[in-house]
Amino acid sequence: MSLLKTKVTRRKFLGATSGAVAATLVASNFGVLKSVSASEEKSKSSKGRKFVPSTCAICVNKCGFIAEVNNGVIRKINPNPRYFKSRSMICARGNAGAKAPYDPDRLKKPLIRVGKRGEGKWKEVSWEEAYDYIVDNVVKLVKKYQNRSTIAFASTEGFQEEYFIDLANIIGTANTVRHPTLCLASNIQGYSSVFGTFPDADILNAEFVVISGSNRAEAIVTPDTIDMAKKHRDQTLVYIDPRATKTTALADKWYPIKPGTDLALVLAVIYVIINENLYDKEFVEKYTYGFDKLVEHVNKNQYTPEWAEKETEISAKEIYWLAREFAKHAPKSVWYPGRRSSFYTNDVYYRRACAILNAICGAWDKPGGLVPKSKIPLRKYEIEFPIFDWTRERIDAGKVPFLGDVLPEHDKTDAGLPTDSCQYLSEKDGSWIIFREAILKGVPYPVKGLFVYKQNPVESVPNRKKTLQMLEQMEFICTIDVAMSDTAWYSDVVLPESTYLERWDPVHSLNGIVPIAVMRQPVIEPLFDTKPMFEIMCNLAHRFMEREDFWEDTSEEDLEMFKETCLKRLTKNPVKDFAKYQVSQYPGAFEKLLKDGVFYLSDKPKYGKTLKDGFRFKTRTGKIEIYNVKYEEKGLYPLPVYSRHEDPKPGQFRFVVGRHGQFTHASTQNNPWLLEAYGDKENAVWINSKVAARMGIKAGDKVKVKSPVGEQIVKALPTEYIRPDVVFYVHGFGRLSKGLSHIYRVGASDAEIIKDYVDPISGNAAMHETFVTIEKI
Ligand SMILES: Nc1nc2c(c(=O)[nH]1)N[C@H]1C(S)=C(S)[C@@H](COP(=O)(O)OP(=O)(O)OC[C@H]3O[C@@H](n4cnc5c(=O)[nH]c(N)nc54)[C@H](O)[C@@H]3O)O[C@H]1N2
Ligand SMILES: Nc1nc2c(c(=O)[nH]1)N[C@H]1C(S)=C(S)[C@@H](COP(=O)(O)OP(=O)(O)OC[C@H]3O[C@@H](n4cnc5c(=O)[nH]c(N)nc54)[C@H](O)[C@@H]3O)O[C@H]1N2
Ligand code: SF4
Ligand SMILES: [Mo]
Repeated sequence: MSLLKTKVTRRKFLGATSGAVAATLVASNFGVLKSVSASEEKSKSSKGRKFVPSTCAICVNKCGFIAEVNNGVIRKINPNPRYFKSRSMICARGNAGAKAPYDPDRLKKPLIRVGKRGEGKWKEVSWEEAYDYIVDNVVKLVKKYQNRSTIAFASTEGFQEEYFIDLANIIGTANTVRHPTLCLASNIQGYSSVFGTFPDADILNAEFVVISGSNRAEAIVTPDTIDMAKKHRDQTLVYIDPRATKTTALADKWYPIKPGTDLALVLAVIYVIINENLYDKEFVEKYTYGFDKLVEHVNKNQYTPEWAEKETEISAKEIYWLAREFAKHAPKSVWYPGRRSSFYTNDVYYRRACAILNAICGAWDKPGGLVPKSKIPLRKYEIEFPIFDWTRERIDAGKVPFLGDVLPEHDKTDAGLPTDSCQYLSEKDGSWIIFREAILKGVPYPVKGLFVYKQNPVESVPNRKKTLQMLEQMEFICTIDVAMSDTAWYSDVVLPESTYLERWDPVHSLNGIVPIAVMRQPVIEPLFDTKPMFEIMCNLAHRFMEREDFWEDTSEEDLEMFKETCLKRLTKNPVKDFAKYQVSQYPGAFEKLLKDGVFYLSDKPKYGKTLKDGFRFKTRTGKIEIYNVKYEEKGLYPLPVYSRHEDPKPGQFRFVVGRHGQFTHASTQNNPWLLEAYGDKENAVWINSKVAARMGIKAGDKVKVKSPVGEQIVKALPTEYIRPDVVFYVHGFGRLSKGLSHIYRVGASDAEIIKDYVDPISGNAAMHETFVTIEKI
């Protein structure tokens, strides 16, 4: 579902604004919000044993589960056998989610800060007091700066995120910043620039799979992780990673590539496939644009395996093998798109090259190749938010005078990257790095208020000090979370959301090769004084309506429309009713969701929609763009051009990040079951054993990891499973919030040492560009 629920279709009624108008509206609208899911559910009996299907929210996969509840207490979370997206399985984190509602560290009541920011002195308040505090502060700031965009909204995907974005629209700010630019924005951009869309990989049916820059065994993405783990006899898995991860254990071959050189490898594979005539001529002819230019490009630059061997440290012989096997198995071969691509400043070019490789082999929209995602269409409410005079354009849009400050030296020239703006900034996602930089520099205007929902930028945005500085300069911060995250810790007001096991969440289509629809129903009654985001948004919406002085810069017509659509249609309907409405075009779907926890139109994949005559890809030419026309217009390289990254200097290491099977980002480390399963109470830095021996570093020694932006003390983990020029440690430790009792100041934070570089094409953070030194202490 689109986050910005509506495109504003009406022109603003200029000059029709007045306080009196607002007052009339308010009078007819006060009705205290009908209490939603919580009280409705409370009336249900909690006696006896029951099994409730719902959807996991511990990570992005949203697996189906069945919770076993005994006398109102969750006993266990089991996989849902009907949920084929995760092949009827559930991971350790999903299982340990049963602990979330009972976590002594969870937020239990709204809190208002009474001490200094970050001092940890809080006053427990009622929801009414919290709402008053929020509304007063927002109104004050908007008026002080005569700018609604002075209030920013930061969030991560989740089934109630759209209500948070509704709140942003009600307040009238343009500044929303979301998680994709910490995660997969360059991946989406790279693939879309070729196919007009970001596809899935049909791992189940593929014969030849190359995974490079993703760790599917530990970074769980369903169904890919399970299909990869259970790979059939006829499937070859090649894994490319500077570390040997658990995916290495499942692979037929592992290449410990020199980091930052993947593009050279793919270009050489393309070179071989072209020059040995192994590509799919018919497919290229019929569906693609610019193949001749690609041929010229790889030949002119001599992207040969021998050249790539020097760049990647993978032998030319292996590269020839890789190319020939890839082409031989096509269309049942995939160069796996992965997910997180917040690696390097030129990541988009690498992702483009991967897409192009699949395209020239015809491994597109057929079994075993890349396949465009399908979805289950759902009904939605159209909400007309008011248009305000005091809304200003996003702070990260257009030309930014400081882009050079977030680009590495070597990328400022000649790398085919924009140097004055972020080219493909998505309006609803923003660009976290540029967004924060603009706030710190105060250009083009001050941003002094911040709402944060289900995100923890203190740990998830590189360069923690800068994020803390950004928070420091805010005059008002409200965080809505289930735990006292580090960001909540530095906030002024903290609102406790009910956990995913205690609330209704609307229906979402999980788009994919076989799309399904899922929702959430409460497994238990909400514990403590918590509320879902929906209710928080509704209550604040009504509170804002009561403030006549908040609507001076909009028109009567706009407010009237808003009253009808948002205040009546949306906020008077509990989420459960909305969910029913969303699937009302499919008879029996809602009942299925309640009973089975999942709804789908078919359990069979459909291939070939984009290969039918007359289909237009969403690109400028309507074809698969090997050569991208828009890029050319924008002064970007229309074909992927390799540029060499700087090497670490003697004594330096490249720092890379990655996931751990037991942890979701910086979220689940404080779950005692998962911490125990991790096997240690803190993280440790992986360092190549030979290098460690040379430096006199033994397992368990404390070392200082130092980068240009910060330093951390952490235990050493010498291992042969990592290249000598790279170091790594697990994300999510070394935390600043005392509200996370198991991990407060335990181990090391990677956000503290990663430098904040940006990929200026997509706006994605570039997290693998940082060099560190290691010193035994
Ligand atoms: N358990 C668990 N599963 C998750 C998540 C989670 O937090 N926990 N999060 C979900 C989310 S939001 C995401 S985005 C995905 C992320 O899943 P993935 O996209 O698989 O990302 P990472 O785990 O970050 O894996 C990146 C891998 O790339 C390697 N690498 C580093 N530099 C290079 C390089 O230059 N070249 C190559 N070839 N490899 C390199 C790293 O060593 C690391 O193993 O996982 C999802 N699944
Ligand atoms: N250094 C470093 N930075 C990274 C990464 C990395 O590997 N290393 N990975 C990057 C990637 S791929 C991603 S996707 C991002 C993710 O980064 P974030 O989006 O910030 O995700 P988390 O760190 O999981 O923080 C999620 C927050 O949501 C809260 N939460 C959980 N459930 C709920 C709920 O139901 N309601 C509410 N209101 N809050 C809830 C948690 O308590 C936590 O505070 O981080 C990126 N940043
Ligand atoms: S992969 Fe694990 S944590 Fe993620 S949604 Fe599925 S069960 Fe939950
Ligand atoms: Mo991510």
